[in-house]
Amino acid sequence: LALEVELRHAIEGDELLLYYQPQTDLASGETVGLEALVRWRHPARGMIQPGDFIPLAEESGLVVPLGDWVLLTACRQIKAWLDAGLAPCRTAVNVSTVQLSRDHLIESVQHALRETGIPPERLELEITESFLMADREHAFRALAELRALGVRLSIDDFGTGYSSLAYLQRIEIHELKIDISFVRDVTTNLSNASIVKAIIALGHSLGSQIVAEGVETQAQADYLRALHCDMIQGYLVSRPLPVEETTLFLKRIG
Ligand code: G
Ligand code: G
Ligand code: MN
Ligand code: NA
Repeated sequence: LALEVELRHAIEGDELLLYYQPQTDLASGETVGLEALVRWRHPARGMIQPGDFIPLAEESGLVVPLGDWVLLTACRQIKAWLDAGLAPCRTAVNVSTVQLSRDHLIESVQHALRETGIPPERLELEITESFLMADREHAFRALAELRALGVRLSIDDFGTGYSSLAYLQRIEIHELKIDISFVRDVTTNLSNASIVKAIIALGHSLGSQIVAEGVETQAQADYLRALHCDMIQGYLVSRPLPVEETTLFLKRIG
């Protein structure tokens, strides 16, 4: 409970911050996207990683105001990078299933777009596969409404759930992110390589682009390029970076 009170305080105060990790196009080598990843700079405990407070935020419902903060902060940052001529094609934010199950999310996205005036296609929402399984009709309506706003949709951790394939036909999904667990030993583990190939073929046949997550070595990148994977994200290119370092990264590659 103490941590919950502290998290509420952190959301209302200025203890949260966003790091950004680049996504690189495998064919052109260009940085085409960023993923925003939240951190909590706790006054006593130091930097807390999302894995250590997002579950609590979800259980307590605090992920709703936290998610609003993430959306608005990311959109303001996109606006600042656009104004500086540095913005990559898109920046993604992670959206919890708890946020998606409430109608409030549509208003939050609308509000962040309206307040900042950024083109909606500059914003991408990463949704986990499990959301698609919970309440299909509700999930479908929610995603259709988000699509109507013009934002991009991405399925995070793809392959770890059991995504209804029929689902992916019903709504335009711009991007599938292959989970790190399949990417880690893709060059040596035949069954993981088969799964990665299947996801790429499936995604492409449905008109989605494919991002491999957690790419750490040049050998993985070369292998994924040979499989026609579109993009990579991972330590090979860059760790998630604080804002100032992200801006320097964008200037360096620009
Ligand atoms: O940054 P890191 O790799 O530690 O992120 C761990 C997990 O936290 C990932 O599953 C990621 O999706 C999740 N996460 C990071 N930022 C956010 C956020 O802003 N909102 C939500 N709901 N999850 C996030
Ligand atoms: O949203 P998602 O669950 O996909 O969050 C991505 C997570 O993966 C973040 O916690 C991020 O810090 C982590 N990550 C990003 N790149 C790499 C990588 O190359 N290797 C490993 N092991 N983790 C990574
Ligand atoms: Mn993600
Ligand atoms: Na992921």
